[in-house]
Amino acid sequence: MTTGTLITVAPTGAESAKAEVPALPVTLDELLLTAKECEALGAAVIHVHIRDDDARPTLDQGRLRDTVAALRENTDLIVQLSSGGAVTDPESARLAVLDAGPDMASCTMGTVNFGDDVFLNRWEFIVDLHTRMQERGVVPEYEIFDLGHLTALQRLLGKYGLPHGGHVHVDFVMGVPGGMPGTTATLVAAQQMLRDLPEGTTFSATGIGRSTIPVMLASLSTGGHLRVGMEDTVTYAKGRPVESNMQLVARAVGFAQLAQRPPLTTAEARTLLGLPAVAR
Ligand code: KMH
Ligand code: ZN
Repeated sequence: MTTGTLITVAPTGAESAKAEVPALPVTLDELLLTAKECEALGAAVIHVHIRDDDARPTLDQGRLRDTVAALRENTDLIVQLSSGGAVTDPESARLAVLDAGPDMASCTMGTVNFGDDVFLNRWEFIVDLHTRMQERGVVPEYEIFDLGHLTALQRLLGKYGLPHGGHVHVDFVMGVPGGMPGTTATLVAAQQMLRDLPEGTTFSATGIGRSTIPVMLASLSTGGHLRVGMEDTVTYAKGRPVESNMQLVARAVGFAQLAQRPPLTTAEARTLLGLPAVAR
């Protein structure tokens, strides 16, 4: 029986430009401030993409390590690094993200059209990511952009075994142009497909752009958890740009409380996700 709500904040992403979205946190200081404030509001996990000095997406190893260390020093948040990066990032750099020693990393379960681009996730690459995470004690969050990605996850777990910690957690990323739509009907279909995955599998959901609110409400009402943040939406309401990630987290916390499923603490989230009680 699901009680509390796991709230993940995805504050930056790799797609929006700082010049067009000035509120986007792109420096380490901006990220840390965002992280601390979102944690105080009720976020338990931070899904991290970083930027270089010119605010362009990067997977620079030194920066990733510094970011993990600084988040650990300044917050109790569960640090989940993106292994998705930007659509232009090579597989080698995406695999090397694990060297930065995060608590968690994302693992996208298949290739998907991504607007005008392609977000490439070959089977062999997915297997590499999954098995390296098992070896290094990094807990994956399986990113599901389309329903077939759940079938790929079933195959992955069947062939290569459970992730580190033994718990399976997926995130439905809905409403990407080229992926599954961000509708209640699709979320219910995705949730039903979890029956083919190990018992106790949990899910979060996020809706890109205007599907943010419908997906949030559908996830809460079907026992799911929430991911919000400026990676996924930069519009708060029609004609109203998002002012900060805190604004999105505060809204998610409000909805979760209305649903009588208050935010999980970071300690509760660690238990749910199969992470050790404290960061390594
Ligand atoms: N930026 C997208 C191409 C992830 O973080 O793992 C991939 C993405 C998924 O955001
Ligand atoms: Zn991401």
